[in-house]
Amino acid sequence: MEGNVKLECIQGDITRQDDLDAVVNAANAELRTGGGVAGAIHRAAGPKLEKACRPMAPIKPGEAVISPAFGLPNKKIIHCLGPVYNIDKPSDELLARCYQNALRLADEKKLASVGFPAISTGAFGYPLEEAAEVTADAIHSVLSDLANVMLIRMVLFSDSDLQVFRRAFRLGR
Ligand code: AR6
Repeated sequence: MEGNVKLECIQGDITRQDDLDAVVNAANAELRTGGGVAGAIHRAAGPKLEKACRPMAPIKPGEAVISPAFGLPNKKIIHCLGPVYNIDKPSDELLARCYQNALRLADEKKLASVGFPAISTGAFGYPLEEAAEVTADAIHSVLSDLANVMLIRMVLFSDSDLQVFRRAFRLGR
């Protein structure tokens, strides 16, 4: 617990977080399907998701937008465009902004629980340890602004990624 907000890091699949109000997509600028998280989310949500996202695209690195979740078990999907590491600069600020903007948006929409994948650490090449530190700092920096979000869950794909995030969030094993 940090104030009123519970922080968790788990190993899992971002499309299988049935108990969360919202999950975050590691999106592309066009908000289309793709590989990694975006592919999994669009497959699980179904083709209505691309259609609903079209009027909001393109988005810029650090931005977050929200859509219905369609076939996913959540109420909403928040789409964030992470920075391509060392191409979209300053990469650390842009990555931090993704988490901060997503959490502020969730809070504004009165969503109580939000799950994040490790944005930018796949196709966009952000080194995992650096990303984990930036992510932990970014999340901690907005906790005191949140009135409605009560649970923030980082969903890491592998056990080794989970260990890196648990260390960065100073969570014991
Ligand atoms: N659940 C949780 N984490 C996952 C899942 C999943 N189902 N699938 C992959 N990961 P990425 P990015 C992890 O590439 O780096 C797309 O093609 C993965 O191991 O999805 O922000 C888009 O269309 C990695 O640690 O996102 C964009 O063009 C992390 O999620 C681009 O890739 C993020 O990997 C976005 O790249």
